[in-house]
Amino acid sequence: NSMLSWQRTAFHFQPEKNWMNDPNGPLYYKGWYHFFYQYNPNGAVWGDIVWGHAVSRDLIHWFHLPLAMVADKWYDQKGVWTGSATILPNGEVIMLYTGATNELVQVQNLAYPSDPSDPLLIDWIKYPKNPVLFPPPGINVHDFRDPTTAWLTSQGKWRISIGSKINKTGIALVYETQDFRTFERVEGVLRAVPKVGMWECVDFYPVSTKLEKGLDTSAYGVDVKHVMKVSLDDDRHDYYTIGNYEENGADFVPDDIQNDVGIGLRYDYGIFYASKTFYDQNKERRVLWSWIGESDSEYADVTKGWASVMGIPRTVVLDKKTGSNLLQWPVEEVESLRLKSNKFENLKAMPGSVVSLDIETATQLDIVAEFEIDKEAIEKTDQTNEEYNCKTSGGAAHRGALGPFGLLVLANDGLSEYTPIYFYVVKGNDGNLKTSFCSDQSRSSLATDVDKSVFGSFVPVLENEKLSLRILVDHSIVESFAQGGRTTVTSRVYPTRAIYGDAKLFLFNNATEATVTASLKVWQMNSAFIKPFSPEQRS
Ligand code: DQQ
Repeated sequence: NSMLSWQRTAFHFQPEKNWMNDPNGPLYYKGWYHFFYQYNPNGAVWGDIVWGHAVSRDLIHWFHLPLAMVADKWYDQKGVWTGSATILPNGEVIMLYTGATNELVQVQNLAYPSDPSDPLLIDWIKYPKNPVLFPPPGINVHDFRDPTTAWLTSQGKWRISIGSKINKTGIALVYETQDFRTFERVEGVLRAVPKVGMWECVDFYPVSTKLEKGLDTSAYGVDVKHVMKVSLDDDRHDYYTIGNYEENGADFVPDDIQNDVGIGLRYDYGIFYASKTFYDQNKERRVLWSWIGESDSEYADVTKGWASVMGIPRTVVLDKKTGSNLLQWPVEEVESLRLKSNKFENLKAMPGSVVSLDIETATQLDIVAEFEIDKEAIEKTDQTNEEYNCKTSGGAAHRGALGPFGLLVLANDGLSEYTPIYFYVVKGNDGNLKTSFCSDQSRSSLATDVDKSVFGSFVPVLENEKLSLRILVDHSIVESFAQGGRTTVTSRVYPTRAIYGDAKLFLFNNATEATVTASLKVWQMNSAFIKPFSPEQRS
């Protein structure tokens, strides 16, 4: 079926077939980026989970390798679940992961490369005395999973965190170890937040308040803040909080209690879950991987024989301008796929207009755009107590004085299918402008069995900043970044008409008052090599 095969992505990581979920144990080792992932070798739905494995020189082109770990022990018989890598100062690689035992008890296990001199790390040994950790007293045996990368204390011990819950309170437990074989529980928790439910895939890492580069996971001290991320099993979104980590007591304290762990900021306001960062010592950056699931039907997934893609890895840094959010940006290597480009300068979009952008095909794109609302319209517009909400305000069809405006991606000529990625600006009662950044799936497809919600959230816009966005379009995925990555929205889109040569790009302005001036650069994107490894590629 050409509609379904069109949905396969060209430069996002995917296995050749079947189901994929969480990213696992990412690391850089002897010249290769390693990527592991939750994988069902037997079908396009979740189940029979083992670890898939791939390697890359640049995080974009990938070689698939044999499965790294399969469910062959009593302690991971029901699933080789999510885990993280730690690289010790002597270069040794430690992998900790959750096993679902033959009785579905969640335990933590240790694995390591059988041949550390192999840059491809093909063979893995499971520690003979696994499991190294059982659920502690007071914790349900089904609520103890996803060990983090370890970080060092000033005493030279390693700490890890493991997500859990008690009743409806999400908690992150902390353990200490010297050898990754025996662990001791650190009293208390890294953080606990009532009402949010189980914390999956906890991630905990430092960010610099001064430097643009990323920090090794053990960095601690002056000019360092910490980020804690949890994946909320209850609502399937990834939330992060910026705060301070107190080594004594292993305590994480949010800067802003309103944005506590699991209730405040999200990495991404679309489809984006079970993410995990790693420190890339090669380029001194912190890189974020995330699982982007499907939002079509399970029936469609089974028919096409695969489900899920990985987001393009993103660098993560603290936003030094606001101090209160992260900046996420596609790794620079994705730009190596840029082919020919079209530039559009100072296009004027009048209120209520749609402007076709002549760029040939529009299925694999990297778009950079800037928008300016005419000053007069801003001045003339009355203050309002309207609260625009991407999710509930009627999407891009809802017209206000100063928005919505933006781009229609994966659109066909008759506009029977299109996905608006847009800004919506409101002049509040205090006279200040408040900006939302949204992705509207409601008219993205004529198919009826796909999700049609509108995603998005507010985006901080500082004085004298233009509105700016970046969009990566790759067949059935649209990743959007506003204001340099302050707010991001990832969508899965399943058009039936706006495919192959019929996929187009438009500029639109659905505001009633404001004229918008837009400048864009649009690159056609090459496909990445994502294929089985062949021995001649070793060098
Ligand atoms: N996926 C894994 C678990 C994790 C969940 C199982 C998050 O370890 O909690 O496939 O998506």
